[in-house]
Amino acid sequence: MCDTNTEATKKKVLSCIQPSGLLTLGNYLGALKSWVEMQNDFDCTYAVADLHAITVRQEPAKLRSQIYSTFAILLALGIDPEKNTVFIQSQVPEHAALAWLLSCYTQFGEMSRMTQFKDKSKKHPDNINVGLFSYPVLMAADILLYKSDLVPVGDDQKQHLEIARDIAIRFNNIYGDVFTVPEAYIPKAGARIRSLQDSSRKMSKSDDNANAWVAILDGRDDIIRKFKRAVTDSGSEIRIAEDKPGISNLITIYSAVTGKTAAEVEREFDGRGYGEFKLAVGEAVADELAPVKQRHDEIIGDKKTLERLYKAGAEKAESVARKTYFKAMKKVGFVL
Ligand code: ATP
Ligand code: LTN
Repeated sequence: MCDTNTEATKKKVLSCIQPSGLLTLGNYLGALKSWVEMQNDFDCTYAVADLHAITVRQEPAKLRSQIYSTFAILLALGIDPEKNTVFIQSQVPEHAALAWLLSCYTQFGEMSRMTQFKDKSKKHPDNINVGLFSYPVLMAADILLYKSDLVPVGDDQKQHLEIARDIAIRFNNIYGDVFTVPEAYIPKAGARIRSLQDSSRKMSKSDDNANAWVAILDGRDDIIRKFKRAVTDSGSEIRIAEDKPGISNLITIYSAVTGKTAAEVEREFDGRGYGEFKLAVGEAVADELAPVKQRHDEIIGDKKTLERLYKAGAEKAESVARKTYFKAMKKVGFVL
């Protein structure tokens, strides 16, 4: 039975991912896996945030292939483009346009407190561009255009979501009820995955050491090799402990992939060595990612279908975004 009432009252979820490199196992377990689950309960809008990606210099051909690939990964994971809205941010011009409007309602002082800007400026001292500074305003536009109720974000993005809320409240206080004030949504399943080479750091697609991270599209042999080489800790026991960050990380990964609790994993590998455990984690991850890679490769190989899907996604997104954008423009006093 089709219950349209339920459809209409579903909360709206929005999230985006940057195509700034090859997506990692960290992106998958920490974010994308829950995006897939959320489509059952919410009205979801997911985008490839390519405009955000150029806050760091990108090589044109590489950026283009990463945009295609990121879009294809979203579909390969099982996100249904009919049921949800899946699109590429730069194909909906309202994002950049609303970001300009919102930037005039954002204070220099509040933006100067953003920790990600400070971190990324240190990382790229030769390219501290204005886009990097105003990045959270574009993110606010992404969120506010779709009247999003919930935004699944990791810890590193909470401050940006807070700014989006502040901008929405400020704008609404001046002009009335234009924007929905979004809430952060911390998915149940969101695991924090650490680098395989340095357990004090998160697994990150921009890490120069390719052995530190596993790409969603890595082949089976590469995945197993990277896990075999993963740094472990002193001792030989397989258990979660503060002084065992390497093994704890591997247990987190294994349990996220197999659905077993950490205690079950500890019991399963009781009395067995690190080598055996690392191989088991590598194999489990390879088994989980293989069908995603296979579907991704099929989608990428069929450029016509891919193009049809991203164009349809952009059209669907724009039909919503346009309304919010024009409403905001009208309230400010522009002639439409
Ligand atoms: P970059 O290296 O360019 O900063 P990143 O790999 O850290 O990129 P983001 O694009 O910033 O990833 O993050 C996309 C999403 O993936 C966010 O929701 C973020 O919280 C999540 N994510 C990224 N890395 C991890 C990780 N190691 N563990 C869990 N979640 C992660
Ligand atoms: N800044 C985010 C990506 C991002 C996003 C968004 C997330 C861009 N726009 C809107 C949630 C909502 C990141 O780098 N993880």
